Amino acid sequence: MILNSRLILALDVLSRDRALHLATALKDRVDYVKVGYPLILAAGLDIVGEIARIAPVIADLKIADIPNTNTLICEEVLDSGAAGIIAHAFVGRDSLSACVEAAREAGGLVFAVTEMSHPGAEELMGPAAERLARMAADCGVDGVVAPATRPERISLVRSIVGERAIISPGVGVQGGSPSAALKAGADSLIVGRSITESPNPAASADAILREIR
Ligand code: O7M
Repeated sequence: MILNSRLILALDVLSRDRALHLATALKDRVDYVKVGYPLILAAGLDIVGEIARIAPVIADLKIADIPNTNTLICEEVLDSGAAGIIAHAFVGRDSLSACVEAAREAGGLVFAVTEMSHPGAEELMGPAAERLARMAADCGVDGVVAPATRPERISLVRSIVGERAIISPGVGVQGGSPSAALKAGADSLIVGRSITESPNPAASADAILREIR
């Protein structure tokens, strides 16, 4: 995994042109561009390959299906040019292992979501997060997704996943602090609107980079 700037851009915009413009403007400031449903549904799967020609792409489809369907989804998005995929851990060991196998076949990275950053995640995911992190590590994922909105949860996940990467969303608009998330043990921050909705996206990315250096 690339860990230079420790910034992953969440490119949740709905226009192909805007996405390509932002990716080009920010490519030297981020390690990966995370592309998910909003952009893929708006612009089509080809956008993954187009962005991948600018910067490495992590496809955030939060894959959560039976093993066979998970395999098909992973193959399709990895074939389209993604360097990594994100899957949900809660669907179980067999489903997550299918994603790990597909990623290995393609030479890609796989990250598992163990607990999400929004308040509702405390209802069901929070209480299961430690088990999910343990299972994800057992399945051989490259990393897990843990919430910057709850840095203490990042520290807990770190104690479970050891050297595996922790990528962490929820800074800025969702209220988390970039430096607190990294201090708690995150390897990289996933940042969207604080950058993409800024009048000066490059300057906003630079401000985050200054804070975490
Ligand atoms: O910085 P934001 O809030 O504009 O965007 C955060 C991005 O991270 C956005 O793409 C979310 O879908 C994603 N995300 C979360 O905000 N919380 C989570 O718990 C998990 C993710 C995510 O990326 O999961 C892989």
